[in-house]
Order: sequence, then structure tokens, then C-alpha cells
Amino acid sequence: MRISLIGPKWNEMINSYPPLGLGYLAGIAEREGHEVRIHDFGLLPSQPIEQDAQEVIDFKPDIVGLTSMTTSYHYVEMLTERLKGALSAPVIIGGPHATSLPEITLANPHIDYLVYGEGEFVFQDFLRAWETGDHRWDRIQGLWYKEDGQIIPSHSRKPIDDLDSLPHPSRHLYDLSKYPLYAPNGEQMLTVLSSRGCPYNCSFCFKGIVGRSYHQRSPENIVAELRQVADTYKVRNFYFIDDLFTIDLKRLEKILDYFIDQKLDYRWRCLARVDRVSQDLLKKMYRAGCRQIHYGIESGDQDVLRRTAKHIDLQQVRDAIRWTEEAGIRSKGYFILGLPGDTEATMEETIEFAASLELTEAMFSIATPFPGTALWNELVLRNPGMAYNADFTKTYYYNNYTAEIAPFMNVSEIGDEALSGMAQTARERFQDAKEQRKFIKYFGPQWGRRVYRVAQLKPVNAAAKVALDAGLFPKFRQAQPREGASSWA
Ligand code: B12
Ligand code: SF4
Repeated sequence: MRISLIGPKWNEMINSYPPLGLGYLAGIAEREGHEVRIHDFGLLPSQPIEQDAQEVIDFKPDIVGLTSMTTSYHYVEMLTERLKGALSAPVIIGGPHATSLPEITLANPHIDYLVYGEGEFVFQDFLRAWETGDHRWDRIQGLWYKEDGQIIPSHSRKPIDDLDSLPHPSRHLYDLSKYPLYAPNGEQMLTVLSSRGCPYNCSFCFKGIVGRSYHQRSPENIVAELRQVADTYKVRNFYFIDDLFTIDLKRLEKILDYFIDQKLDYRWRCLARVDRVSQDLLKKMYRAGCRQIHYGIESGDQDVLRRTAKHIDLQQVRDAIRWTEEAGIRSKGYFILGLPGDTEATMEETIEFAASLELTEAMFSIATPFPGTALWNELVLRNPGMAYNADFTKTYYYNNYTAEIAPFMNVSEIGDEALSGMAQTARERFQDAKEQRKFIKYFGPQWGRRVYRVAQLKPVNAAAKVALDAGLFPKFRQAQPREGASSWA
């Protein structure tokens, strides 16, 4: 059969990551002998939707599959309407949005089937059943369907325990050169998934796909994929997009040993919790090629942080960021403004806290209650009768820090306008503090601040730039944090 797998458009931004879930599903479908095409319209933000639909129609698929986050579901609604009008193929949907709001999603007349949770084996069963004409859908656990206009739900499947049994994502179906995901040295970077799930339950995080369970691939299986990808696509930079790469320390040690023993010359980054790293571990991660870690820090106010159920404290954050920097690894902190309990004062603390850390990068987003999260329940509690509002498009933090950052479903203690203002100044203050640190490192705490202030005056700034470019003050240069290509060597 011919199968179209569709990645939706987001907004005017290009999707810089290949949708890995569709790659995994394509791997299953190809193993079953089908011809698959991945249409990632997230790569074509300005292409009109009619043209997107035509591309799918021209492929003449026997089955149409779509993935969707809640943020891109509005596009899915528009696209499926166009596809249903032109094709007789069944339309099946999966992903975070379908799993968080299955009834609402399947009520869409242009969607026929829905996969709840992890998709590979449900999809495999569906393809086999469709091909043989066996339409006893109630036998497929994890598949929701419609019968006589009624939505028939299904229990979700047990998460896949043996992830090594899955084919690697079908990367040959992506237009890989078009994804603008790069390492700081400008080389291409590709995403990999070495585990699924996370045992924590933070208030803002959607956990529906594998719940709070945690499943991992073997180091051998991961390295086999890295080698194959490195050889085929000539890349050596990887981004592990696991929820938490450092959750199982025994497993991680094994992976690192494997990387070191095999002398794999790869550079990589990953996501981690501040309470799941130590000085020794970070040094070893560096030796194994880790060059950047992204940490969820969320808030600089301990009480607000406690309410997120993140179960970390500010001292753990300080330690982890310092150790990461000492190990030679870049760090990025994710912060959320406008959490429950957040006032102007607590958000000031968050911004100050972010500015005080030796982070290479920081990202500030506004809290968004996604359906299926504790934050959503809190919102509904505050506004009884609150219904799902399909326009989640405003939650992108990838647009810019101006108009688009208007809060959406504000759950903080302050008004929308004030919250918007905080988000807009947070980035400036972080950059300013980062710049100031260079001066403090070189001139000491007292003079550093003064010289920094003077250096902000335009003529002084221009003269200093000329002097630095001419090679004067080499020690000042050395005091600057390693960034760009040098931090990725
Ligand atoms: C990498 C990632 C990104 C990447 C891009 C991802 C991409 N191109 O696909 C970036 C960093 C850009 C990103 C951005 C955002 N993200 Co994000 N992201 C992730 C992350 C960490 C991994 C996604 C992934 O590849 N998973 C691995 C694959 C194997 O799983 P999967 O995609 O869920 O697919 C499986 C099943 O869902 C199912 N399935 C999925 N689709 C389909 C389709 C069919 C036909 C079938 C049968 C089955 C099926 O089968 C698949 C295989 O098992 C997830 C967290 C997570 N653990 O999944 C968050 C996550 C998806 N992101 C999330 C959010 C909120 C965002 C942002 C809104 C953040 C923001 N405020 O801007 C933006 C929105 C971007 C947008 N335009 O819509 C939420 C989504 C919540 C929701 N209800 O939609 C998640 C779940 C994080 C969380 N735990 O809360 N994200
Ligand atoms: S935010 Fe991170 S630690 Fe918290 S539940 Fe989500 S993946 Fe787990």
C-alpha cells in the first residue's frame, strides 16, 4: 500500500527537527513492505495549504496518517478537510494532541481513526487489518474508531518495553538537508531518541504518550544507529531528544563507556535534570563527546518551583550549572514565567536567578496549560466551565519576543500585559548579565561592573571593538566564555 505520513505546519517558522515519531512509524510500515512518503509541511511554512493538500493527493495514498501537537492541530483540521474531499483513503491521527483530547479530535468528521499513545505496534496492526479487510477494530488495543457515528474508545497499550526491536527511524524519507539544525560550529546536527518516558510529573508537562514509565534502548543499539547515520549522512553531531538523557545513571555510564572505549568521535547534546548530574559524571560526559546540556530550571522562586512538582531546589541548580561549566560543557536553561503563584516579584527573582547563573543560553517562555497537564486542571479549577480552545497557536516561543509573546490562558497572579512585559525584558536582562560577567571575570567584581557600564557608551564600545579586533587585551579575550565553534571542538 502507499502511505502518506504528514507533519503539520506550525506557523511562519520552519520546523528545524525532523518529526521523529513519523520516522519510527515509517520504519514499521516499510518493514511491512509498504511504500511510504513523509510530507513534513513544517519545512514549508509559506507554501499555501492547497498546495500541501495537492502534494498528498498526487501521491495517491491508500492511507493518510497525521501527527499533531496541540499547537498545530488547527492546521490539521484545515488540511484533513481538504484531503477528505479529494481522497477515499482513511485518515488516521496520533501524537500528543490526539492522545490528550481523543474525543474532541475524533469528533472531527474528516478523521476516521485515532491512535492513543505510543504508535508503532498499533499502526502495524492497523495496516495489516486494513490490507486484509479485517475491520474488527475492537481487537486492536490503542486504536479508537467510529461506528455508526459513535466514537469507540480503546484502552491504551502497554508501552513498548523492548525498544531495540523497533526499526530505526526511516531517515531516508526526510529531506534532511532542509532542516536548519546546526551545532555551534555550523555543522549539521541530527536528532536521536535513546529512551522514552520520564518518571516525574511536572505540572506543565504532557505525559500521555508513555505515562510515567521509562524505557531504554541498549548502548549497542544506540551506537549502531549513530554509526549508520554518521556513515550515511556524514554527520557527527547528534541531539538526544530523550525527555531525560541522564535519568538512569547506570545505563548512562554504560553508554558513555561505550562511546569512550569505541573512540567515537561524535559531539552531542542532551536534556537533563539538575539533580541527575554530578561533577564526575559531567567530566565523563565531556570525554564521551557531550558539549551541551539543556536543563529545565523553570523558576528562581523556590515556592513557585515547588508548585510545579519539579522536585528540585535552587542550590541544585547552582551546583549543576557550575559543574557543567567547569566540565567544559555549554548549558542552556529553560525558564517559565507566569506559573501559578507567580507575581511580579517572583518573576523578578526568576530573571535575576537566570542572570546569576553561568548559562550559555537561556530561554524564557510563558506558562501554557496544555490539556492533560496539572496546569490545565488548575486553569479549569479557576475558571469552571473552561472549554478547550482550539487556538493554541499563540504559544510558540520560537517566533520572537515581541507581539507573539502575549500570554495565553494566564495562570499567574498578574495581568496579561505585565506578564508580557516580563517575558520581553527577561531575555535582554539575561544577555546583559552575560556580557557583564566577562568584565567581572577580567576586572574583578567592583571594577568589572563600572568598566562594563562605561563600555556601554557607544563611542567607547566602538573603540574597544577596534582594539580587541587588533589583538590588544588578549587576556580579556580569554576571559570570555567559550562559545561558537570553540565550545564544540
Ligand atoms: C523534539 C520536540 C520538539 C521539537 C520539534 C519536534 C518535531 N519536529 O516533531 C521542538 C523543540 C521544535 C518542539 C517544539 C514545541 N514543543 Co515539543 N517536544 C519534543 C519532544 C521532546 C520529542 C518529540 C519526539 O520526537 N518524540 C518521540 C516520538 C517517537 O514520539 P511521538 O512524536 O509522540 O510519536 C509517537 C506517538 O505519539 C505516536 N504518533 C505520533 N504521531 C502519530 C501519527 C500516526 C498516524 C500514528 C499512527 C501514531 C502517531 O506514535 C509515535 C511512535 O510511538 C516531545 C516530548 C516527547 N517525549 O515526545 C515534546 C512535546 C511534543 N512538545 C510539546 C510542546 C508543548 C512544544 C511547544 C508548543 C513548546 C512551545 N511552547 O513552543 C513547541 C510547539 C511546536 C509547534 N510548532 O507546534 C509537548 C506537546 C504537548 C501537546 N499537547 O501538544 C511535548 C509532548 C512535551 C511535553 N511533554 O509536554 N518540540
Ligand atoms: S518536565 Fe522533564 S522532568 Fe518534568 S515530567 Fe516532563 S520530562 Fe519529566
